[in-house]
Amino acid sequence: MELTKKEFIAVFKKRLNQKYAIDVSDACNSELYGTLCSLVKSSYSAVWRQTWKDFVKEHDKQTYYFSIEYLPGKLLKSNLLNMGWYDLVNSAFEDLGLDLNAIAAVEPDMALGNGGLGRLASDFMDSLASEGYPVNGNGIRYKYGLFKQRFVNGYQVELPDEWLNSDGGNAWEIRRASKSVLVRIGGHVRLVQEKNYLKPVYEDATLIRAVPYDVGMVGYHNNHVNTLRLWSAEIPESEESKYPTIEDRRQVEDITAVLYPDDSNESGRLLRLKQEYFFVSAGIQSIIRHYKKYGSPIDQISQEVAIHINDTHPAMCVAEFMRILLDEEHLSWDTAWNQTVRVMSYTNHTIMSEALETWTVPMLNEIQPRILQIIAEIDHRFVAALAGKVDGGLIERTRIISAGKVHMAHLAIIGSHSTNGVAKLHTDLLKSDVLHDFYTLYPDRFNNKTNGIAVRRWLQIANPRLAKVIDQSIGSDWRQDASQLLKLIDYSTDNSLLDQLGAVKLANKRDLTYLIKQETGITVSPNAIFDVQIKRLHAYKRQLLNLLRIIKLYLDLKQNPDLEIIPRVFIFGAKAAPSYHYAKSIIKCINETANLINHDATIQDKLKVIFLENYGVSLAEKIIPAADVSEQISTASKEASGTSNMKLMLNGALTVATLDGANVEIKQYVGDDNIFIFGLNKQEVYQYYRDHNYHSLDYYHNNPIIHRVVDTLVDGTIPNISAEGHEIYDSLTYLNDEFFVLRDFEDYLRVQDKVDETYRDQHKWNKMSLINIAKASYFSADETVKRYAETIWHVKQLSEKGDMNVKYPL
Ligand code: 4GP
Repeated sequence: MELTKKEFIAVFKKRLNQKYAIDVSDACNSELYGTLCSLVKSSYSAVWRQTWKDFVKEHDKQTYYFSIEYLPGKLLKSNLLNMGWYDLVNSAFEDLGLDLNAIAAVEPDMALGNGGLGRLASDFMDSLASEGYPVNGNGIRYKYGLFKQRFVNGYQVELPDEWLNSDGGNAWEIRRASKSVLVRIGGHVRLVQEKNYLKPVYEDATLIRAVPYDVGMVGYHNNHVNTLRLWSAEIPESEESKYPTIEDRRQVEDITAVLYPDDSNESGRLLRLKQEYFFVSAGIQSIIRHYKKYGSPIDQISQEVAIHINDTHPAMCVAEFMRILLDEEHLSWDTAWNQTVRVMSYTNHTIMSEALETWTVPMLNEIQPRILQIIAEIDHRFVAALAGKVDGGLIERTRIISAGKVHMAHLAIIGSHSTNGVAKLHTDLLKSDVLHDFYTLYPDRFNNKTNGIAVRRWLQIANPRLAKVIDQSIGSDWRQDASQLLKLIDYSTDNSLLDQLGAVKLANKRDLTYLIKQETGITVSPNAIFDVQIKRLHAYKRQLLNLLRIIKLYLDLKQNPDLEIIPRVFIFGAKAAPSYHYAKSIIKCINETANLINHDATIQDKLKVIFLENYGVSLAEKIIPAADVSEQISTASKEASGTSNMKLMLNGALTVATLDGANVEIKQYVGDDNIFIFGLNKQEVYQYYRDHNYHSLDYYHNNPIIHRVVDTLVDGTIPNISAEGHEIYDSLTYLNDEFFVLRDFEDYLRVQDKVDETYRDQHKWNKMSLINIAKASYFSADETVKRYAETIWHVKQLSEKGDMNVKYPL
């Protein structure tokens, strides 16, 4: 049944009145937002319930995607779009004199993640529902999302993100107290021999109540709504008396209070470990409880359940699953192990060794002694099975517990049937280097799944102008099937379309100039090249390389004020982990350089540097459509994949890139002429590692441009960076420039000159842009998740495309 605009308006007004006792003319945006969400949610709830019932009825295999991070951003527009309501609501609101954009802006970003890994999990949730796969997310309902970033005197300051207390709250979640489970933490355990199994007897353990909050993941134009289940820690009623003070209670509530704002360095370790066990145990208990309810035999659970371990944080899934099969279901070790390995699969997201988690044996013992026992037994059996068959060194390097440390990636690989990397280059590196030992043991377990992005959010929602122009040329089938974007290639000589692309970009840049003015007070010209680097702040991502080039341009202009350059606006968005000192120093240096340049009257509009605060999903949606240049300049071999590279090309930006992560595949798809490649490649980086013959001081001493630019960090040219400038200066010189910034600098300048030259020919630029938009379709997450579903999880597509059978709450 189609809802007409008139009906929608009537329903909306009625709901507003019921919910807030107010008329449209008197309502504020937050009341309007609350009303619309409640309407949307109640309209998909029947489909949500039905999706769940269908899974169960057919005993179809389901996947549970365990991730300690999700970054959904805002859900209102994406739910409207997926339900087929977007245009209707937009136009109804226009009639009512309301602004959908302003109302949608009330929703707080759900920022339950740090960066790439969390956003990927959310893009996957959208695609999995849209492709009709029975895949549910499992994570943590953090009370505080990723910190809010503010700049004070150029320094990053972190403020708590109280998203649940904000006006919008979380309008999408449903608390399901009846589905709570108890998670046991700490204490001691001893095993008592029973007739056919060893019974664990626990002493002094703490029981935590895990309460699930479910959020519907609405599929695009189908009848499919999956569930993202986020767990919150509470005190069980039976235990209330054990927590007499607020301080005591807080110990429990803290388990799900904060997201660790740290994707590189370790911190708050014990609490982090507790979080990991908490959401793993809650999730696995609820999966097994649900599975058993419908009568299938426990020793065949792998036929109906797949569990995905997204990075190492949920690696304890392996041990927790074993624990329940052994201790509660009394399966034999071999049967339990066989099922566990078939159920589990694992994705690695980084080669940075500090992110491959390890825990000490005493820490794991403190959090969950039974889990430690099981891991020790897995380790013992692993060693025993290989002893005498392979080289002893190989066993030592791959076993789970060694030198008092528990290696979580080892647990994930040994305890699962699939390990994948997230771009071809990354998977090759895992096989040849980082996880090479495991690859020799289990060559068949390794596979690649290059990342993808939700084209709906990153084009249809973020860039409606471009979406419209695409519709006008190739029709709108691409909205359903991103591969149709390839048809754009046929239009690469269509001047009128190319001009329209240019016009769309200019309009989007105008929008961004308003935002920049609003946020920073700085006026930038939309006619400049908008050069964008948006991602976590990390040394290997090399925001510093970008900064050094900016300084070089500044020095050139100071020396020769009449220098003809194409004006550029450099736009940064990045948060640094609060404990990552070096990254924060880079932020400070960028901010001070920006301050210097933006207020230098002699530079005028030729150069502007904008660092927007509080980068996140919603800000990305505003920056990406306005980008001309996409900076993907990590040291080759360090970036597992990247996904902003895909989002930016999809929006027509041209990529300046090293041959790293998915950039390699982008280059293959668009061809050498439609991307700007520079710098060392992976082999060259590794050669330096082997030969130990990189001496950054040589570059500093022998190259006068580098010398001059690097000196500005310490010679007062850039004010107020005395300590930070020295820290960075030292890293580039005496500490031998770990990420080859100086080595790649000249080539970076060369390729950027090529960018300028190309930009002078707008026709050529727009054509390259069109090819990038078309080829970005290879990175649609809809296709990526299909590959996971078909080759790792073996789950079927359950829902066909078709309009959603919405039950309108008339
Ligand atoms: C990120 C990787 O750094 C990035 O290259 C990749 O695109 C993304 O995962 C998704 O696979 N890693 C993390 C992390 O976010 O916390 O390790």
